[in-house]
Amino acid sequence: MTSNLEILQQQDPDVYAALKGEEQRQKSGIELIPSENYTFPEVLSTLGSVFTNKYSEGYPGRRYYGGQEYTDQIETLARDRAKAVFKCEHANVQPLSGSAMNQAVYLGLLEPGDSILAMDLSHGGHLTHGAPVSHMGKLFNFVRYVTNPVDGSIDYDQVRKDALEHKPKMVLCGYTSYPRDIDYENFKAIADEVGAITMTDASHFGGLVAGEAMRNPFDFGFDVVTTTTHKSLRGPRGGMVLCKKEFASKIDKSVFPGLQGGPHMNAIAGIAVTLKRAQTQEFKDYAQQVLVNSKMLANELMQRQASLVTGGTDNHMMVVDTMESYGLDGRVAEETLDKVNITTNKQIIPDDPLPPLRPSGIRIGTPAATARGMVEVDMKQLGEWIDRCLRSPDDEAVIGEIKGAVETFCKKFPVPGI
Ligand code: DSN
Repeated sequence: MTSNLEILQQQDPDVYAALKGEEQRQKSGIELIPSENYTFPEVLSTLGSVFTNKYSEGYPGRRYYGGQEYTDQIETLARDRAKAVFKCEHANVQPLSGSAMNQAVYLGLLEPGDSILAMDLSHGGHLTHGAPVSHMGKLFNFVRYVTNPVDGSIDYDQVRKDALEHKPKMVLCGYTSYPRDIDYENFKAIADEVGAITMTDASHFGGLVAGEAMRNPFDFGFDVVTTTTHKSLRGPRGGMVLCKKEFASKIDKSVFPGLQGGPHMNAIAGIAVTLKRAQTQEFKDYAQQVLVNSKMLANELMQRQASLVTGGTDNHMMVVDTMESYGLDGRVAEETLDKVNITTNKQIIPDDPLPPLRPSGIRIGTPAATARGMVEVDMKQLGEWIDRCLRSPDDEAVIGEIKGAVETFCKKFPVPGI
């Protein structure tokens, strides 16, 4: 029988060639963008399955289209597994991705113009945490807290002062480029003082919470936790809103019909199988190893005199100030590492004097490398390659030698699902 891939090859050789090229790129390079990962083979199966054919507006048992016997089964499975994994009272698994997921929370629980206390973009927050260029930044009154200039950690005294002054309706923690853990007790106490809802955007570290390698905001009484499903959790692209029962109805109405129409049922099937994986000891070991690898890589870079924002990491990522360390802006550093098949992303650093497309640093993370089975000794090797490469960006002999070594190294680590 002709496989679906063979049909693609016959029908559309251009797209087929790009798909094969991307497979090869993923196999022969090392993925160090902290928000990327390799999903499980069974997730790839669900994404390319017949569930992509189905419209399912509504929720299990209350849909606007017929033929929902199997979609109801998988969405119920995904919701129940999410509640078990994250130890929460309610889960909505329909958000199409991270931005929609956060928008659904703000729009469902707040009124336009309400104040939200959230982290500034250049200090580690996400676009949807109120960056002025975002629609949410225009619709709500975001008050943006920053990090302490001395050690780069969140300045909780300032967060409290901001909360007392602005009386936000919501206090939001979570980040996209902050390499430290969060003091949930402190955030909760500050929010309680002003009567605010507590929300964590755990998109980056949701898999590490699921794998019990990092703390769970619900253990500290948080009201809402959002997470994307394709980063450290290793699932399909998607988002989830997890919350206390008292917010369940508002959240569900906000996701559908408030913000979205038909959910992507193929992705929801992928979320269900991911959350089954997340309950295994193997996944817990993976989550732990992500953190061990991150610390090892950070230490190796720092021993080689690289300057890391906050001087290290508590989580799966680190931010390297490449201007200070190597005299290279983040764009040149990213492009130089691309030449040796090591993929990172340019990154603004706190109060960056340079613009976002040519910022002062790069962001590096270990979830994808760990998914391929890399451990501490491999992180030391990666640290050496990154450091040598960034010290000799124009030395073609060094670049060629490291690229060859990376390609040979990658053959030892199969990519899951390919
Ligand atoms: N693109 C994601 C990240 O890299 O953190 C967030 O949107």
